[in-house]
Amino acid sequence: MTRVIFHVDFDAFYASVEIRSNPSYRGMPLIIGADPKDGSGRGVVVTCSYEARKFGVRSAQPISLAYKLCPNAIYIRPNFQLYDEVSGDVMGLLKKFAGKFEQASIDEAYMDVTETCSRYGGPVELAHRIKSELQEIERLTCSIGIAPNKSIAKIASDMKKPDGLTYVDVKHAKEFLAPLPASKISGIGKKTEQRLNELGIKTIGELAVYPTSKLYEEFGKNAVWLWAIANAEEKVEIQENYVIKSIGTERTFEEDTDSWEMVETELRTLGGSVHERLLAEKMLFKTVTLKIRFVGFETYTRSKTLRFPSSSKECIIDEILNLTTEFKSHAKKVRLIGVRVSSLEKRQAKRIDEFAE
Ligand code: DCP
Ligand code: MG
Ligand code: MG
Repeated sequence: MTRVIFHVDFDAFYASVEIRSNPSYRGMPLIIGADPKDGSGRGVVVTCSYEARKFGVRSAQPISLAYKLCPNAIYIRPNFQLYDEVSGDVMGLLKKFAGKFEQASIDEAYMDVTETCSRYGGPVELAHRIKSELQEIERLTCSIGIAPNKSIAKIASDMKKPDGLTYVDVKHAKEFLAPLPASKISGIGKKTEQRLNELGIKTIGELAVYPTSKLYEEFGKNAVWLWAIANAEEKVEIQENYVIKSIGTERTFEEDTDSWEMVETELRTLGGSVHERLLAEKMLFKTVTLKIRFVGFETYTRSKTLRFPSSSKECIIDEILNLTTEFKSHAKKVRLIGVRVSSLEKRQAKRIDEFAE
């Protein structure tokens, strides 16, 4: 049976997360990485916004080179803990659309949606639904490749970045692959590319028709997967590997507010949506965390850990509201609030859980 596989990869992930917390960076060349120290800095570019890429800046370049290419960019140090947390949130959001879900890196995932996509009107409709949900809830964009297998989906997601969507129908899979350079195949690095070139193989199409016995002589066992990928015959399953560490969500107010009534209403909504996901995942939590940011980027987090795991919505909301008490006398207006539950554990099917609703 033909499968429907998605590969989702977020656009300029770390940079987009930073822009989300600081909208004044939007539209600017933004470089995440080492301190450039006016050109004398050591270390590398971790990633950069698409605006910075126009100047030739790329991941893994020395920061001194980035500074030559784009001295006027905004340079910031990475905040890995934040990216990890956001990664968990977006993966949790993606997972619920998939039959099988495999996180492949901090910002990418494979999804088998063969069974689920018809609920949304088909593969392309589901991709749009995912994109709009990510925009609405997480304010992030991603690129999606849809294909009959993982290797083609991965290549497809990279075709139209940023905010791309590329659908490769099973009937056109070989045609799609044929003109692409062999190096587009994930797993073909510089060395393999060089050896393929020496055999006169530049494109995936040339690789597909290369005599298999000669390919085997050259690459041994690796010839098998090379041939399968090039011929759109790769059938590797999605490996379910996703472990949820926390469930959270946050909101920036349209306008900064000093109305605690409004803050409270919003916290109840956020708490409700966190609770919904907790139930969907059949999880219990022990820790509740409030995040609050005031005007001027002054940000605080406060946590409460329960003695026993719980799945109660009231408990989330009560604890969150308690945690806001100390901030009520704060002179500044509130810009952002967030609710997160962590120390998660799987709910046991047969155990009577007196703390559950
Ligand atoms: N990353 C890293 N080192 C690299 C490349 C990337 O630490 N050499 C980090 C920063 C990226 C994140 O991993 O934001 C995801 O990597 P991607 O390759 O998906 O790159 P981006 O998401 O930044 O950009 P793109 O829009 O090209 O996917
Ligand atoms: Mg990415
Ligand atoms: Mg990636």
